[in-house]
Amino acid sequence: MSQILSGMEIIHNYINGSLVAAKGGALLQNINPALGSSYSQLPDSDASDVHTASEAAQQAFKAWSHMPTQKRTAILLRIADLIDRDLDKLAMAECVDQGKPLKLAKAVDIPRASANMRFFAMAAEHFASESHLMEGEAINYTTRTPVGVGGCISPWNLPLYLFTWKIAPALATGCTVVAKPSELTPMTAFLFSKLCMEAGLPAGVLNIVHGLGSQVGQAIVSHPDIKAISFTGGTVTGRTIAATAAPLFKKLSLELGGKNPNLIFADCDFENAVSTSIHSSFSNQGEICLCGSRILVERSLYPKFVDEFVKRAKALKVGDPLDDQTRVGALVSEAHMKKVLSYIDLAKQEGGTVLCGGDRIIVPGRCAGGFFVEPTVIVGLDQYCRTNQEEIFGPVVTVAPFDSEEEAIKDANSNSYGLSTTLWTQNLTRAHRVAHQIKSGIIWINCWLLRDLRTPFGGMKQSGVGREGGWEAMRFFTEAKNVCIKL
Ligand code: TXE
Repeated sequence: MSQILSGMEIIHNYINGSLVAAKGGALLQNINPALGSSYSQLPDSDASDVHTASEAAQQAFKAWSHMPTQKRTAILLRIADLIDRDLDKLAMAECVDQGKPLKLAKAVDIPRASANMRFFAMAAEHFASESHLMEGEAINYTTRTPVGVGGCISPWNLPLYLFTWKIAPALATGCTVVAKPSELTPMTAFLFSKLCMEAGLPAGVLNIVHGLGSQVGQAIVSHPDIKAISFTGGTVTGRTIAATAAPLFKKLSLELGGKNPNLIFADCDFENAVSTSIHSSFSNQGEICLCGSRILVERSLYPKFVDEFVKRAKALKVGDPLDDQTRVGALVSEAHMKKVLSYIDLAKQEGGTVLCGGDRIIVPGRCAGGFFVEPTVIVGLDQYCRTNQEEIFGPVVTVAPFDSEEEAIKDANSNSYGLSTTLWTQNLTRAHRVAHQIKSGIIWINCWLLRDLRTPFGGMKQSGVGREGGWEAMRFFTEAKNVCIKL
């Protein structure tokens, strides 16, 4: 733990069961966003490192995919137990690397990482073949075998949480993996590689290659022996990945951005709607693809909601992620902070009024160089301006009124993204009626981010292709083969 804070730790790739430097020896600086300065280094790997990782994964595939399921499950469960054992250390690493409050990393990120490992380890034991009887004629059975080497590319907002969300189902189905965490947040994936070694994961089953998306990510996506790509990240990157992988006929799962509506009807449970909306707007500095960044409120409730929401947004403590009272930490990078601030400028140019926040915060003391932005609430914009169409991915929300259910649905659907929608009403009939007309992959009624890992997870439109979670993920990493026997 002290190594993480003092900056002694040099991150290594995890290839063929060993911790190794990039072949070219180059390093990238790893920035602590709460301080605005470098605190460790990571390998600046390239295509040759990916190639070595892919060869190791191919070699390990036969033994891993033929290993009895219970034995594979036992190894993955051991990894989950080690994550739990190291909760404090991993949470601290995530906080320092990403900028999120330590409290959040401890309560959400790391427990979810072990839950991912455990969930898919157990899923492997329940994953079964289907059979279809053609009465009096034939019987079909469908086998599902692992695709081979999977490529898993994850982002910086929920580093270990999303990293394990991808590799756990891949490993559970018997695939071997070449994975790349974000170059902005590599630390917990590095610590995870040490846990895999301790748990006895055979060499080559999981390979973690650190470095830039344009080098390592691109090499994974274009490598002919990596058969399936599971990616979470920005829509622009997703488009490049799809263009590279599609001509190679790879299986593709893309979980991309969101610009999620949060619909609040006048008959809602007001306290629950306001307090959860604060959470869904500003949790993790608004750097969650599921955050509700467009709040739409029925006009009769609009003034009361805006008053209360702004009052509570102003009260959120922004500051040192290590401080127990902090609710909003640092944004992940200087570039990202500048992007978020540029969207606040754009909102003003588009005629929006900033009711609270709007600026960078200089936190006194050790975090004076950190990348902090005030929780920001903007009103006075229509749904078709760029501020309401593009993903900002920071602590910035807009609030706008609507007059009817039809208008609420139209506004909610007015965007090219379709990841999630939250809706607040006590009218059960309306809740179902509206939910069925919204074009999002995920709808939460009177709650937010309540996740059952068995449910399909992913978006419509520009929010992605395919679904993760439960059997969807297990199917993604396997090939179906149907055998038809004439009776
Ligand atoms: O993500 P990138 P960026 C959104 C958010 C953010 C924007 C850009 O709006 O502001 O995306 O963020 C790897 N081939 N989300 O640029 O680039 C990269 O190294 C293969 C939404 O930081 O998408 C990292 O590991 N891989 C989001 C991963 O892709 C490539 C989470 C994600 O980085 C690559 C993050 C390439 N050509 C950002 N280029 C969500 N949906 O949760 C980059 N990568």
